[in-house]
Amino acid sequence: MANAVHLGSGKVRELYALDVERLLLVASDRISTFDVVLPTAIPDKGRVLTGLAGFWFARTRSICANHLLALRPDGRSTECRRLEMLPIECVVRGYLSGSGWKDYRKAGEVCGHRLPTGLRESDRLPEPIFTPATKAQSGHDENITREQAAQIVGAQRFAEAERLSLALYNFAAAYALERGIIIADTKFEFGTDRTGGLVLGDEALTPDSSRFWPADQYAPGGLQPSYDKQYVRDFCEKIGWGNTYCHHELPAEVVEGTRGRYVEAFEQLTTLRFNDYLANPSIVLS
Ligand code: Q0N
Repeated sequence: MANAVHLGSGKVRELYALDVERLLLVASDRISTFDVVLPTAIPDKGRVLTGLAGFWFARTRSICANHLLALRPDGRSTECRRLEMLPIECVVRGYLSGSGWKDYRKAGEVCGHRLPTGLRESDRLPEPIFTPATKAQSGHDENITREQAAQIVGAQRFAEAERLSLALYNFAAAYALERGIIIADTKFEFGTDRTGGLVLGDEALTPDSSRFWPADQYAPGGLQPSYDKQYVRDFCEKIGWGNTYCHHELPAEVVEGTRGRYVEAFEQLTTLRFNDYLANPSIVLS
């Protein structure tokens, strides 16, 4: 890291420049709920997410090129190709939740996709939909229509981003469902390389960039439990913060329970032992 120039911070990740062509994406153990970072870290969370993202990058290469170059031995750092990022978030929803559910209740549609009437919260959609959003510098991303997104990135780029996003989601959601995890929705960030080709960047198909639900507890008609963050949500609820700003240290059992869920998601999806990943992170790539 001695030669790396810090470029920026997200809520839970840091971005460094290694040289003109390469970046280092470092996932911390910080955890956020309702868009606020909690004061307590979840040990190894950054390693789980880095390993899972690497696993998906290796398995989706034939669908779409991605920025991954290598995983560092620390298990939480990804060396990646430097891209020109598109200024839109590429969201795919297979289920009706979060802002998708909100928009549907208000208008019967999400980002211009007219949906059947009578859908309930968390219902599976007739087919996955592409629901782009703007990248808000601070605060919440805003859903935009397909036409608005096409205006921002160009019709050609838009069509390509939509096609690739849907293909990536369809592949990953089917794979995860066979292993007991519903990927309700997910967010991709694409960039372009020097040749102008679209390349998948950021961290993809992790519980931080997606909604993971335990399939065995799926019960549409209300909110679903979160695969990874439910212990944290229950704790915040219990101490009276409900679903807002909760700036309270997490008790050890909540930390341990949450860590266990992340590790379980990793092991279920990769069919690898997390300890084997810690010993040699590149095992997720083959
Ligand atoms: C990039 N972001 C948004 C870390 C995550 N391969 C790339 N090339 C150029 N830029 C980016 C990537 C990637 N990935 C992605 N910002 C720049 C997410 N960041 C926010 C800060 O923390």
